[in-house]
Amino acid sequence: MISPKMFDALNDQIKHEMESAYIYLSMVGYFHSRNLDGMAHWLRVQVHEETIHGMKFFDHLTSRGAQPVLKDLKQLKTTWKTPLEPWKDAYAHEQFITGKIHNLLKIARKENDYTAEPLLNWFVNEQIEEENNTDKICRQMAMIGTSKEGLYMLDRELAARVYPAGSPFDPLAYNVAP
Ligand code: OFO
Repeated sequence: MISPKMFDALNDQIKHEMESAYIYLSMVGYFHSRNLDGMAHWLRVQVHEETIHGMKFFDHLTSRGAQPVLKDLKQLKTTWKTPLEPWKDAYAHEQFITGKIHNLLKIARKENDYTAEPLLNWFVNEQIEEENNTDKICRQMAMIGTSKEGLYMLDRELAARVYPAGSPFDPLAYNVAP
């Protein structure tokens, strides 16, 4: 049985994860419009990953007999002044998500929700990678500065990111083992 406080916080997190997908999808459009298709590709893979994150919380609720309540997504930024800016926003957004995950764990502990803890611990670790990925790209972009060659090379490198296998909606592929 999920407490009302935990239920609400988990629904909020579904929204935050789906918002992450939506924010990165907006950046995909921006990078295609700037002919930086490798960066757009990297972010498409990220949209896929964020959808998996949202579905992990969604399936956590359904597997505990609760019906998820989907909330409104917020208005999005659709343009940036330089190719560096979306990456800075992405890093700041991942830091925001880390704060949300830590807060969820705090609530789970207060509510004695031991069932949610393995899932939340998975996300605590995942956020290390999520922050590091976007921070690293920010640092690489800062090193490149205004070099067009550097931007071209990094764009080519980011084009190599591989999609996780399977559908983000397949609970067997992505849920945390019980
Ligand atoms: Fe990017 O980690 Fe989920 O939101």
